[in-house]
Amino acid sequence: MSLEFLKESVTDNTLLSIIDKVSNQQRITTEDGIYLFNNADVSYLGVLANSIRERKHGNKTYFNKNFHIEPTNICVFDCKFCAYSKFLRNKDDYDAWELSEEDIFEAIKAYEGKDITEVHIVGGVHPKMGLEYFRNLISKIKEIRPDLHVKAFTAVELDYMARKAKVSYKECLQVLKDAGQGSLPGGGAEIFDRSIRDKICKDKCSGEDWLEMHEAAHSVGMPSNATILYGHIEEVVHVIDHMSRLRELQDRTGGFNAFIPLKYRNGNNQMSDIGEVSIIDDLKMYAIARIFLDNFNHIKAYWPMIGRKTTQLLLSFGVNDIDGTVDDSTKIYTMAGAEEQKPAMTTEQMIALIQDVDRQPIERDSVYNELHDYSKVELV
Ligand code: V47
Ligand code: SF4
Repeated sequence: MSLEFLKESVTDNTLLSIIDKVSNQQRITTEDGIYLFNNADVSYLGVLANSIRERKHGNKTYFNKNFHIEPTNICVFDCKFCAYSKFLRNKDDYDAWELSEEDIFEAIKAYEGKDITEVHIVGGVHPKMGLEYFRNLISKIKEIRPDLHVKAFTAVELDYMARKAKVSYKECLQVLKDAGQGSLPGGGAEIFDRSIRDKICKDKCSGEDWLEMHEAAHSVGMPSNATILYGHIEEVVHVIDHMSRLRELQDRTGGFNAFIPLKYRNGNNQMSDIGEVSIIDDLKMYAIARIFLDNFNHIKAYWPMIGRKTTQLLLSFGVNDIDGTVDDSTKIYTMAGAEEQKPAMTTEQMIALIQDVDRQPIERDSVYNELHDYSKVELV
């Protein structure tokens, strides 16, 4: 449906003014964002978000060939939503793990000869691991596989490393960049608002610290992603506040690649009594993110978390990137109740998932250079 057609069926003046802003490629205000959450029908949001998605990317849908390494599930912090909280697990538990350097190098070597372009390294914040350890680790990974893009460490892990090493964020990031780290993932953002953050993850770095870390990363030439953890105790104002702060930082640095809404899953954590939000709320979250974050090029659905079918649907609600083939040994989501219990897709499955909903599968690298247009590949 076109925006003109949508306008004909809308009588609400505020909604009409928002449709006009989207048509004219103008930024919507925080009040508009709140209004959309509270008043707009999900089908209208889909049309608005899809118009932006198609204006920016047409049918193109990006994915990359990547794998994950999670060095440990032991963590010094107590995030109430996380299965790795120090209150739920300690290092002597039967299911606690801590990969050695050798384990990690073996995991990298296992992909020798395969056309994987990225390794994504995040994990619990282990008390033993510091900046020097990770500097060494990254430079050895690059020795083994110089062509691999290393996307590593949430702002929370980095904040811990920097404080322990008594260096500034910028110095910490420069050390890792010099060792070969290419970018930062978006984790650890959760909800920036202090009142909500205090209730769900009081003891880790603040929202302001998270933003400062990403600003520092952008200033040393490392791009990053941003996330939001939605669908728990936050309210609409907190979601809009979160995205406003990201939008403002992106205006200043332009260093964010993608925004990734992460749906709160309620398995194995201290907030398990909170139910999960409906698929309608998921569609609204992604669509409003696409509409609100006019200066973010990419809205990504992390398919192992949200599931394959919802990912396909989201390709009509603003999403233009579905992360990677993943080959995921990460347990943080599976423990929390993610849709995918053993997330890995072959390239063919990735292509089929995208083509089945009439989109164009494009393999990208970690900074969104297009590597391969698979739209003409016939699947057998
Ligand atoms: O910050 C923990 C989340 C995040 C739960 O940048 C949970 O490409 C939902 O950073 N329910 C880390 N989420 C994940 C992350 C990420 C993931 C995919 C792609 C990228 C990227 C980054 O995992 C944490 C936290 O928000 N998480 N527990 C839970 N129960
Ligand atoms: Fe630790 Fe990250 Fe889990 Fe918080 S979300 S407990 S910092 S692994």
